[in-house]
Amino acid sequence: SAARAILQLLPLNAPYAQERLSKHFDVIELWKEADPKSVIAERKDNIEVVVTSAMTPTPADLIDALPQLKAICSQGVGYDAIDVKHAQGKKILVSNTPEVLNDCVADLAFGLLLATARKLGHAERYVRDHQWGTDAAFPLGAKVSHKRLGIVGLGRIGMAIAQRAAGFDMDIRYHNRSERIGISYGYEASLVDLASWADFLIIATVGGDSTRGLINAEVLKALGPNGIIVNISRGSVIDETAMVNALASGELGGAGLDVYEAEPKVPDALKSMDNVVIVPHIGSATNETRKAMIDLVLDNVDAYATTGKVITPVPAL
Ligand code: 8YV
Repeated sequence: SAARAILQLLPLNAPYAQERLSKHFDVIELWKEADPKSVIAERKDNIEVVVTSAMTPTPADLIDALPQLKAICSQGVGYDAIDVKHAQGKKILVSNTPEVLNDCVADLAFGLLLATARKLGHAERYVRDHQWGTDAAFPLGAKVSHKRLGIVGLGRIGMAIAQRAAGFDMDIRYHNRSERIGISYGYEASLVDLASWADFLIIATVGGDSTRGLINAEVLKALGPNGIIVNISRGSVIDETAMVNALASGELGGAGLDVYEAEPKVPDALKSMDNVVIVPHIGSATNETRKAMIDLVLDNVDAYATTGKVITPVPAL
């Protein structure tokens, strides 16, 4: 058909999503297609919009295969899985879903910090394994309140984490590429200095090439044998091999992790460490937040259809 079309790479789990997408477009549900490549080739001259997610690769070769593409609307705040530079170079709009997930991602960051410091995963296993009341006393954890928290990446989510930390009477400092004006938290230009100062380090920065391997062996060593690292951003920000080695040797105290270098692969070594809490990329995974994210994707698609603009464009790279 000659109608305008959306290439939808993944399902949006809301009962009204397909109806809303179909309002202005033919919707190609690519995940249902046995031969996606030939569907794209057949429909390429109609496809104006790609609907994707933070976890769904949207590479340059897909963008180049769609000569009429005008907008990429993604579910998720992170856009490292999309070749944004390439899209923007071709004047294609890219939208993400900022703000609506700040609370839930910050809540999970704090959950991971508490779970790791207070050994909640280990404690749960101890009770479930009928060890309570046996000779082996459960080991002591680390106090969280009144401790020093370093935040790497004080953006929207980092600020929501800092708010929660204030409720725990924590001393807060942060590292960004540059100091933020009008922010009362102390700035550390050096990540190693921030890590040596901090008891706990929470990673809330963007993913992608600009932060790849930012948390290296030196930073982890500076955080130290009693230090805990929490990552709710992207696995690529931490040198995972260096982290596993630091945890195994005792140079690093513990880790609370939502994200990994090669999801859904989690290094096996982590699974046998009791000082590590590992969860499967669930930062935004609540009914309320996922609905808000889907609604924002649908609003961006509507806005593109009716005004030629998107509501929440990603920054120009
Ligand atoms: C994913 C995320 O979007 O927002 C992000 O950047 O990583 C997550 O919230 C989520 O897995 C849904 O795609």
